Amino acid sequence: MSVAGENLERAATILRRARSVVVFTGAGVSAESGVPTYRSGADGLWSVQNMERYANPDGYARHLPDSFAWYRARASGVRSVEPNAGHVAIARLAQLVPRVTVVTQNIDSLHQRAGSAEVIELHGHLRTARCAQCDARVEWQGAPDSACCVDCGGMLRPEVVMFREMLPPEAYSMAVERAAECDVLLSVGTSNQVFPAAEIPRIALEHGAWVFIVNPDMEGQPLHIRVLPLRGRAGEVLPALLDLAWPATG
Ligand code: BV8
Ligand code: ZN
Repeated sequence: MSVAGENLERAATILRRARSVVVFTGAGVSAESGVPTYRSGADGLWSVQNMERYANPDGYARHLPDSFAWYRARASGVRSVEPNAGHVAIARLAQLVPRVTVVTQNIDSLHQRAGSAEVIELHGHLRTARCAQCDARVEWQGAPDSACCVDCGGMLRPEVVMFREMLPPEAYSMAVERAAECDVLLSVGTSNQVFPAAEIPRIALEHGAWVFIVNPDMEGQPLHIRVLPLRGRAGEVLPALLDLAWPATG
């Protein structure tokens, strides 16, 4: 078994019996679509320096208009790529298991574009910007050049959760609830370094679920009797896992 080793068979047997699955994703699930991960340290747009400079409220306000342009470039970047085989397999899973909830840290909307219906966005999205003063929404596609709200002159900001900002309470509590009641949590493409999102797999484990880790790199991943590492890329491991679990529907 080239993909993910012998754990894949075991994971497929467990997944086939599951009634409720949470798919918890990070930037790695979008890597094969061409969206750089946060820790790839790309010195381009997505550099760690830019994250620290722009992805927090004070830094964003202080570095206008560059911070606004940075988010606008990221919004157009994610619109210009396509969901990959990993996103498609996750969307397909919802046809095979009674309840599937995608809990994503990603802001690229690729799960929705791949056909996933039940998606909880813990860290917001790059579809629209919002005026910090009058709450007006602006599509990033065709957004003005400056961060100045045309309605009130206020500051436009992305609808993402920046560092040091609270996660949307309803999104986070729904994610915790689903993690606490699922049979299997698939953790796909996340380094588990950002809190409180990183608590989600631990909550599933604490409530007796199996946790399958899909990642080429297992550094920093939780170790536990019910954690099954499935080493490899999401676009390779996830389709193979579903084909093994449901051979007829491959
Ligand atoms: C909060 C949107 C309460 C924005 C993001 C000190 C001061 C202040 C706060 C803190 C502090 N210390 C800790 C904190 C809390 C902080 C935090 O956790 N910081 C970390 C860095 C330690 N969290 C927060 O601030 C959160 N809010 O806590 O509020 C509060 C209030 C006041 C004061 C304190 C606390 C808000 C966090 C949300 C931040 N917003 N995104 C934007 O993008 O512009 S986070 C962003 O980074 C992503 O959303 C994601 O969550 C995270 C990146 O993580 P990953 O998705 O895991 O991506 P990464 O690149 O790390 O890993 C990719 C993985 O994929 C790797 O493992 C790789 O091996 C794998 N991979 C690669 N290729 C593939 C693959 N896997 C599969 N297939 C492949 N092909
Ligand atoms: Zn306004």
